[in-house]
Amino acid sequence: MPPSQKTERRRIGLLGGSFNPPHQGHREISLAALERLGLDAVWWLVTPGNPLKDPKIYAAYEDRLRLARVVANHPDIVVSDFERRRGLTYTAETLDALQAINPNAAFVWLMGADGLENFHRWKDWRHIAETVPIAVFNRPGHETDALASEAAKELGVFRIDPEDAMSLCATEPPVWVFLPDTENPLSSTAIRSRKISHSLTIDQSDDLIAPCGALAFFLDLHPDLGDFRADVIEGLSLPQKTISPKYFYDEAGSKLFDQITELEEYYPTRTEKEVFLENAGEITAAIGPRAAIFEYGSGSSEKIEWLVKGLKEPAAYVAMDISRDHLLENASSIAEVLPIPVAAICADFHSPIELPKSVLPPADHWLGYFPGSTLGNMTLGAAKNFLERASATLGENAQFLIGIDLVKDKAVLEAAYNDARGVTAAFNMNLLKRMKSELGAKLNLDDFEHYAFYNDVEDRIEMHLRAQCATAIEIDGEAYGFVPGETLHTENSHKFTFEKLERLVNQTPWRLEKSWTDEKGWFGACLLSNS
Ligand code: SAH
Ligand code: AVI
Repeated sequence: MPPSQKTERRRIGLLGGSFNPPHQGHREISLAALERLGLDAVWWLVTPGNPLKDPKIYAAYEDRLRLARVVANHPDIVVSDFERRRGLTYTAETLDALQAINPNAAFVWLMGADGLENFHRWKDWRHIAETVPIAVFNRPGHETDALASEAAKELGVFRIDPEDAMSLCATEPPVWVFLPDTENPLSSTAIRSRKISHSLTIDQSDDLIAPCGALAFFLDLHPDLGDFRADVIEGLSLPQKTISPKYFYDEAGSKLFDQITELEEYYPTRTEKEVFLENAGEITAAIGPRAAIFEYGSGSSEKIEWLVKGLKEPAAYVAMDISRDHLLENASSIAEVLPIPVAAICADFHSPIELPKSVLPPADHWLGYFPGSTLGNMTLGAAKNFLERASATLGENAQFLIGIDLVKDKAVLEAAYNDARGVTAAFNMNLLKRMKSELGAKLNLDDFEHYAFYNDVEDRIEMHLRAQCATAIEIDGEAYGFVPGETLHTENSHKFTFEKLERLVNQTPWRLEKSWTDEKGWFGACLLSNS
């Protein structure tokens, strides 16, 4: 037998496109292809420009390439600039060139159902279909048009059953398969249409990838796909109606929170600053040199400058938050100021997060940073899970600097959550506004009032939205009734003692190394270590 038939050919899936921007949909198609087609690898071919599209909508090629590598984040996905290096624009030419230099690879072309709709407009599309097998992955709303498209009709007789997908690579083209159960709601076009309102660094204001100019990378894990609608409906169906405080933070909520931090009554922000600045030398010495920092719930990234200024040779700063546009805007601004590489990840900190450490400069160790006492917004169980996940994310020999709001006089606590200007009330009521605008909920805002009090059995401030009369919130035709005085529980803000924090930490891989507080003992900074 000739050698090429003796050795099993490497099965390579090719996913071509502008990756403008790359997103989890590209990754999911690739993972599905690896599994369903039995591939050894998927290569992402980042095209310099699609002649069918307006070249003005493209972000810089280097940014798309770099971001694609971050989003791919998988050993079997290779991001390639082959088309740019070879000066190739059309897939038909790219395939010929790839086959010429890789005679022992079995290539398969991967595309979403939306790609199949327009496939007959691609240059030399019949040549493509005769050159490589094609796998088409369904996208919501595209199945009918894709299967009725000109190319699908003409190639109809060459279509194989999804059950035979494993044999696709080994089948002589033309051959193709349509995999109907691989839907993913994301597409680059949909992501591009989400506008970023303003930023110091954005020059293509309608393109999410543009801030990468200032950021080492921006990784969007799309935490918003965790369903606001489903969570609201589930929470309104409970005996004590409840909603996660993570839903406070849309663009308006994030801005209201920033205003809260400047209120006279809201002591935590300025007290935390005092704790840090009074003890800066000790805190930064305990952290040590060449740390890379990962901040959870970074918000406006206000506190990172204090830390970075004091640290010896800090390696990098990665900001992470659920509030996408707020994160992009603030991380991009801080990237202009800090003397180290800055990156951003949009994610939910209740989910596992893998840090793409390889795309940042090497660090001696990672430092998690979680200021503001946001840990107090979690139940003890959720806080324990969070600390365990953080240890996995940050890796061995990591440290974690956490800000905690301490138990104190009830009047001081209650005033901080019932400010005279009503900013906290507006922050709380913003949840109802979101339900109206994003879920089409029918409700009367005036029927509800902000209600915050200190629960001294649980050592926490509770925030609720309280019905002032008999009323209802109607979503998708279902009414969730409130009797007068009934509440929707929107947030807990647990207050700590150092002993309570240490008891919690001791149930996780972390140990409390050192802690600091202010003169009045109102706020604490705790340094944990997992080594
Ligand atoms: N760290 C800042 C901001 C605290 S406000 C400070 O100390 O002032 C809480 C921040 O956590 C907000 O920016 C909010 O968007 C973010 N956040 C809330 N829930 C989150 C979640 N589940 N995942 C990621 N970020 C979250
Ligand atoms: C973000 N978190 C720590 C704030 C807190 O104090 O619990 C959120 C907040 N809620 C009302 N005011 C501020």
